[in-house]
Amino acid sequence: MDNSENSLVLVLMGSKSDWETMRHTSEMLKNFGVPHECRVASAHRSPELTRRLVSEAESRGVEVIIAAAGGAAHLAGVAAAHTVLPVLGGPRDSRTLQGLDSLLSTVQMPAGIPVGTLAIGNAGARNAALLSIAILASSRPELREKLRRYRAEQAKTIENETLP
Ligand code: RP5
Repeated sequence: MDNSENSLVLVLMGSKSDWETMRHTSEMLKNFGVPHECRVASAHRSPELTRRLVSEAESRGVEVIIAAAGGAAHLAGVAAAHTVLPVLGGPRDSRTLQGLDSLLSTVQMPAGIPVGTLAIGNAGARNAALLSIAILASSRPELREKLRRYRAEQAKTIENETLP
């Protein structure tokens, strides 16, 4: 679902190489029927594009921004500097330090500019979508109901689990 006209969630990632992780965010948002768009925008390599996408997001109707990056992962922090929309950070599981670098770069924001940081890697990518949905659901009862159903189905799957 990539309709920049109606997007409620803007999903940014620092590199195309992040897509393998961030497609989980997009799939989850799609499953919940949340209009969103995914863009590559780097805090370091394309700072002007990043600033523009984030600065314009609110006036385009975006309500939550997800920003994922790996290594010296400043994307979420830079995004948060340019908007008062909630920004959720997804630390990528980087090749050299397995995401610890990304986690610390994303989570250790100075007081005054918050980033809600999720777990490293795929779990964080899925949860960034779910947390966005929870934020959007505060004014959308139908989304809240979908979240309840998702949790109930998840619980049922665990309860029905069998081991070999
Ligand atoms: C970050 O550097 C990206 O978010 C990516 O996780 C990491 C490596 O990028 P590539 O060298 O694979 O483009 O900016």
